[in-house]
Amino acid sequence: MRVLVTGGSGLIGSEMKYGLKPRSKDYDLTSIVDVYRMMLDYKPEAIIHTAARVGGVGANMNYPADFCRDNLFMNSNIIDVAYRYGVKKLICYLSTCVFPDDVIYPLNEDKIHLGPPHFSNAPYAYAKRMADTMIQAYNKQYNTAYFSVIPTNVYGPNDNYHLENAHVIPALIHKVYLAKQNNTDLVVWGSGKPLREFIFSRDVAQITSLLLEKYEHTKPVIISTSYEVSIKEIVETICDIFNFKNRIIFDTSKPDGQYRKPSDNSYLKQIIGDFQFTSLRDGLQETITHFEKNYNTIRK
Ligand code: GFB
Repeated sequence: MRVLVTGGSGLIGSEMKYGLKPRSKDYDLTSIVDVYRMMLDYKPEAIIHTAARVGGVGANMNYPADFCRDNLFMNSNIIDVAYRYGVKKLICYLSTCVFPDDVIYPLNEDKIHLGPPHFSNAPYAYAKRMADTMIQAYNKQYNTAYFSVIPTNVYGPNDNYHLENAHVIPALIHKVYLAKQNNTDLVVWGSGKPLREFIFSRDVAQITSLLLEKYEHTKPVIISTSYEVSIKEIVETICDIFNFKNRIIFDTSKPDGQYRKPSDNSYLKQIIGDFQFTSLRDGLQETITHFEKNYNTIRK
């Protein structure tokens, strides 16, 4: 099957071991004209749509309009043009930040719309929720069989390591690297108390391929290790891998974001069976090794 991967050089897309990978400099997915041109050029039978405007809590709070607009445009263009070109399979990516902030835990696929998302990334979260709403509407009206997946916080080598806009793990890796190089203290945002579930990008890519092959329904699927750690534990693990010994300062003037978003991966396990997730320590080690080796060329 001719599979097209959008975001093919990104955090998840780069870990897909197959598929046609149009470059974002050749096709602007926020433009429906470019998306039509991409379909004509590649004629895919399936699309794994990993491309998105993403960022951490800081970027989401500083650029809510960009996050809302670009993701709404990209997702609606891909979903609509995929249908019009008879694409058989389409997978879109949501994120566990789409879930309501005030909800009974654990998060599962039936709870997405039970209340507003956390304020720190609501515009992005609503744009991502809309992708699944639109997919379900197309499946109902046009009998397509598209579905979305809902990963927890994804990390891995090909991330964006921007100090202000990146997600927590790449931002901290970059910060510890610089603090060690300049022999300074490390400043971490927030209290360190919030909890997160982290999943390695290669695991998300492998699970996506299994779902493309096996999944015959259209209900969204959470992709999660269902293993929570605190931000403080993440900081300590990254510092340990770098052998960083200077002081760690928690700057509580910076946002903590959502306190936690514990997700239930039982539906995923029903579909693909047991999965051997990459351990956080191993994933962080591989990511840090990649970061140090490619410092001059990575996105930062
Ligand atoms: O990955 P992150 O920025 O976003 O993680 P979310 C934020 C948590 O990490 C907060 C702490 O508790 C921050 O206080 N943190 C500590 C830091 N130091 C830093 C730092 O240097 N940079 C960053 N970024 N955080 C995101 C959503 O929420 O989750 C996205 O905003 C997306 O849209 C992503 O859904 C998966 O986990 O809070």
